[in-house]
Amino acid sequence: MTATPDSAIPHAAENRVIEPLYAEILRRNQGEKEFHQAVREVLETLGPVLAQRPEFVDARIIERITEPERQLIFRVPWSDDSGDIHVNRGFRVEFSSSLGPYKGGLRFHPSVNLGIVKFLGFEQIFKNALTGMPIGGGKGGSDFDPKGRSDAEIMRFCQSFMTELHRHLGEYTDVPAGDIGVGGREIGFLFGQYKRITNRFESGVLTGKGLGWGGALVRTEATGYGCVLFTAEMLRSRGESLDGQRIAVSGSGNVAIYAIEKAQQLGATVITCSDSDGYVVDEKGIDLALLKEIKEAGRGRVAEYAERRAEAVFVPGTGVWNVPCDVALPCATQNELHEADALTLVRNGVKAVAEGANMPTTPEAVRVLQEAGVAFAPGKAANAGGVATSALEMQQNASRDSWTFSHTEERLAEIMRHIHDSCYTTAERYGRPGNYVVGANIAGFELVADAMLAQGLI
Ligand code: NDP
Ligand code: 2IT
Repeated sequence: MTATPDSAIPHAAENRVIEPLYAEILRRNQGEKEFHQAVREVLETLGPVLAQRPEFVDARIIERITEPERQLIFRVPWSDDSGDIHVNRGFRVEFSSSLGPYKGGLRFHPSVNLGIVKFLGFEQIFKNALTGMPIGGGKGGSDFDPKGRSDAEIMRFCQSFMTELHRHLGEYTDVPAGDIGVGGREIGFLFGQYKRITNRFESGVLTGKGLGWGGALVRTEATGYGCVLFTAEMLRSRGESLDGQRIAVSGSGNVAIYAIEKAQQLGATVITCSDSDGYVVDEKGIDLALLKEIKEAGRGRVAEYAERRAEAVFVPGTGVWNVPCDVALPCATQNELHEADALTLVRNGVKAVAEGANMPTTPEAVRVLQEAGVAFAPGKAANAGGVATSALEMQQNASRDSWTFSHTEERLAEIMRHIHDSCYTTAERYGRPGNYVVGANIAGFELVADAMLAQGLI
């Protein structure tokens, strides 16, 4: 997916504090388009809080929070099943430890580069703050492409990756988890290698672990479930519910599958899902058991879903947002919902859009949705259920306990309600009622900035 081009902050001419700071960030981080986009989206909303809290400006919080505490880039050599040698690049950006150990996923996808990891790590700082849990922000990954690789190849890659990364991790230091291309299988291989090298069964060093060896119930479901629970809260604040709504979902990975599951549990009909080959439309409602069989068990493609289900059609390429819906949940990747898509969604009467993925909606598309009065939830609020449940996994690991599914799901629901309410009330407090982008950015920023002030110049 393409990023929007670099440009000055739109509508920021009036903001004399932020504009030069953003120009300097562009200059110092050249070519990192997704990072620029993520920073711009936050800075655009901070004017009012900087005006009310001049101590943040004096302490140079913006300059410090946009500069990662540490950026690691390393070589990951591995050999495939034929004995051919490959060299990938590994990344871990340890962005902010103001609120706790660095926390955030690992992404294995050929598009991964430093700018992508920095955008994800930057978003993670505020997302993690919003959860109310003691976790800092980080992100990592590799440009390794897991598609078509055998389990043995995945294992050798994960072992090589962890052989370098392990020295930077620890339950009090940096705690990775999954993201695109990294699920339970990869976390298993990474954990095994960490344990072998360090000779420590340190459960709290990774989250998303298997249930028999330190994993937590609900972590697998948490991001998708949380996104739908957040959507339900947004609709509730407008006097509506998810019951009976038509929902379009993009993606068919971890987040998409469990967003579909929770939406169906709450009485909605999910009519689409997708992967990078195309999308499926199933007017009768996605058959989730079939989708799980194809995607989770078989690691197959969504095209196969339409081959196996008479009610469904497969459409190659992008275009899922042309399917009329009441609610849209982009759950695949960054910049997958463009201005033209937003115009189509609005024309088709969409009521709510919630980002299951990180930054899937381009800034132009966000503007279209907000101006049309659509309830729009940014990823740092809507998809925070995943990392929040990772923090619950850490809590269980620290106390050597394991909670039931229903107890953990209730905690997740409480956390999502808390995030919704703090975004909602913060937006109101700063004179932008209903603007969850403003609410999420300011609420997250205030928590981190206050901690930075308290901890001195570091
Ligand atoms: P998965 O690897 O399980 O699934 C990713 C899905 O998105 C697949 O359907 C994949 O299709 C599609 N996709 C990935 N890249 C592209 C691309 N460049 N173009 C089109 N489709 C693409 O990842 P997750 O479900 O875990 O992650 C999805 C999103 O949610 C990401 O933005 C991630 O950062 C975010 N997220 C994940 C969390 C988690 O706990 N896992 C938590 C919070 C956010 P294909 O198979 O064809 O590549
Ligand atoms: O983007 C995200 O929040 C994640 N990929 C989950 C991070 C985590 O540490 O659980």
